[in-house]
Amino acid sequence: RPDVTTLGETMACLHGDGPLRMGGTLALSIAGAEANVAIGLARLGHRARWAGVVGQDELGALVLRTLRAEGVDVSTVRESGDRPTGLMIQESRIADITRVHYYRAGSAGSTLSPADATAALTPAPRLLHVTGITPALGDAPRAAVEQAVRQARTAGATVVLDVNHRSRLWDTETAAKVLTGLLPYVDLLIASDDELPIVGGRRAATDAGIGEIVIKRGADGAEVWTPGADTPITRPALRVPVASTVGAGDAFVAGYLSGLLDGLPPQDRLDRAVTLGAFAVASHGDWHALPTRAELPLLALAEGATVR
Ligand code: KDG
Repeated sequence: RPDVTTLGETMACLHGDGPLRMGGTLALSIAGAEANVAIGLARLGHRARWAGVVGQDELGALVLRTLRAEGVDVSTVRESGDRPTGLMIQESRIADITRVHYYRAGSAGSTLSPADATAALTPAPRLLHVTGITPALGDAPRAAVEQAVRQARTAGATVVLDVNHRSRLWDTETAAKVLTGLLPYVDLLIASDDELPIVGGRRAATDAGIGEIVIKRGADGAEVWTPGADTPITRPALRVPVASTVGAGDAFVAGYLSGLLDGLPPQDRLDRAVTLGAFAVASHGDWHALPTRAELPLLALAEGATVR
């Protein structure tokens, strides 16, 4: 059975190295928060499944080929004959400022249904990971996420929700209503500082019975609240040169979940989380530079070191 199952939309992703309106060259890859997490976990040797819907087109084939190459289980992915695979363009506007442009309305991925969720959760994984992006894609994906968290909870899996608010996809009020409704099924809540109020803050999460709350603070590190603790366990971020912060949050989550699956204590989970976050920040691409297990100590090397 999978260690982790995650479901959502994986898109084709074009990445340019300058302002888009100037034209130029774009590199083609794939992106999507849930796929980023699945790849991060697979590289560390965990059994990860990504579930979703892709178009029966070349970009859908790219998504599946890439995930398979990364060792991610895509055996329950559905291919849609009449909808295209979604597309996202990441524009490096200046320095490390990236702008994201979506071409995903009406995509295959946005037809994710409760039946897809049920297939994805058979057999039940140890851990289910969902993000606030998927329910923002439409009524069917919202129902799919609701089905997934309920089914995982019933099966005894640990349910992880990363708020991952995307204001381009839905307004904060709708996000608050939908995501708050998921809280009673969640065991581990992950949010950035500014996302936490969307689900009513730490108080609402605790009241909903959530034992573990991880707060991401980007360059300022992260903290985790565990049951009964009066103070959080904190961890500063690793200082690395910033290439692109896109994907850093997903990498952080992959690191945290990896630590959880390995049975590490919260402090060590945070260590692995900030390590993966730093790998993502110090490289271009959402997931491309994420480490294998053997590479985890790389960042401890002196700056500019050559590994021979
Ligand atoms: O998290 C980094 C991006 O890959 C992510 O934002 C893409 O899933 C994505 C989305 O919908 O924005």
